[in-house]
Amino acid sequence: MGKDRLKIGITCYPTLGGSGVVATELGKLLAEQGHEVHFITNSLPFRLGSFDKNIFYHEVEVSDYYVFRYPPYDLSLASKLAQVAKREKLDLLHVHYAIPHAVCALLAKQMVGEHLKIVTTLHGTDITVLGRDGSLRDLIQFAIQGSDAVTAVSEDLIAETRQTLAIERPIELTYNFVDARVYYPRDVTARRREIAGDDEKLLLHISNFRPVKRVMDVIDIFARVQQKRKARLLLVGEGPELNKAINKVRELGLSDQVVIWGKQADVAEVISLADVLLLPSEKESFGLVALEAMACGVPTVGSDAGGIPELVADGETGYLRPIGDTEGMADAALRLLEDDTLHEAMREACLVRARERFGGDRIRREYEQIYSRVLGRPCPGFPPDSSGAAAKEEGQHR
Ligand code: GMT
Repeated sequence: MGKDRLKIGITCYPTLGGSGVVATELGKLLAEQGHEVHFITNSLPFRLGSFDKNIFYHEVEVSDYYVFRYPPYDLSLASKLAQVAKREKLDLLHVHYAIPHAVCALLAKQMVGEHLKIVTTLHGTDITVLGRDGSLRDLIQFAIQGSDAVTAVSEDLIAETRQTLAIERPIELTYNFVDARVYYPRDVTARRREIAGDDEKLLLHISNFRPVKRVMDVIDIFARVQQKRKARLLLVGEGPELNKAINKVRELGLSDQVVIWGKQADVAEVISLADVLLLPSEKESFGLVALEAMACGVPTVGSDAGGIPELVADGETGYLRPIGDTEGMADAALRLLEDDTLHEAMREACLVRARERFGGDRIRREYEQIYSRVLGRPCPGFPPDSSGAAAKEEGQHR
């Protein structure tokens, strides 16, 4: 391994949502660059697939000794992080989601030594929900202060972190990304005919159907749209609000127009079926699915919550309206669906914006630059003492 190739431990929630997806995809991109990447998680990250070159997986096993009322996962994770870091001579741990990962990483660092650096990426509810929870607030604050570098996935999340936890240390903006080799407009003509007629537009919602996604607003928007033009709604994913949504669809007499698919493996193919993505969330620090849609040329109509406006350029790659304004969102969706020229222009703008602002290589390099700086060691293309890197770092600190 070249001297500027790093040994990186990555911890994330392996089965849960966007933070796990981003952590896994980042690990894969880093491994492609020749870095040695060790995933240290409680199960195999679902996006990891087969083990590529330079990727290693270490499973955290939790003791269930009968004395314990709650199995001590956090302690087992800290212990495993320290063991792997020592044995594999890791340079740094990059942990995604503050609780408990950043806290465990700090404990591991105390066990291993100061040379082990900690990079913490904040994703959303670790701050916006747990940061407000009195039982965890001080611990999250401690973990953020103790990390060697802290990143967040939007300006909005940086601002929330400062406000909620009174944090003054630098927090770097590092947006989420998609791999353009996976997320691109797929040819899905045949599959689309199975769920929508040629004269019907297809609206899509993909989520974990938690209350924060406001799935009832999705149904409400669709109900308004289909009153004015022929359309279908595709619901993809599972979660606590799905049954409620199905009941509402039934009550409104829309069952024949709503297709429910549950979880899907090939998200890019599913997105490519759609004319518009609906994302009317109550809160979204970034909204990874809107980026996945953007990369497939599908505009988003949704709320202007949290970090969504940093991702979706209102009027260029979609339309954003205030949270709960289902009438405004339905009007915006109709405007887009009724005007093929406008839709085509937005589709093009989506593809350009996804590629230029949220490409995997760009964001991977931003993380490499951070690693390089905390380690005081060069990384490919980013010598830590170069004035360019220092200037960029300065510009990104908030
Ligand atoms: O924070 C959560 O509720 C879960 C987390 C996840 O793992 O999907 O979602 C957050 O992180 C994603 C990846 O950075 C962002 O795309 C989501 O917007 C964010 N969710 C919220 O802020 C509610």
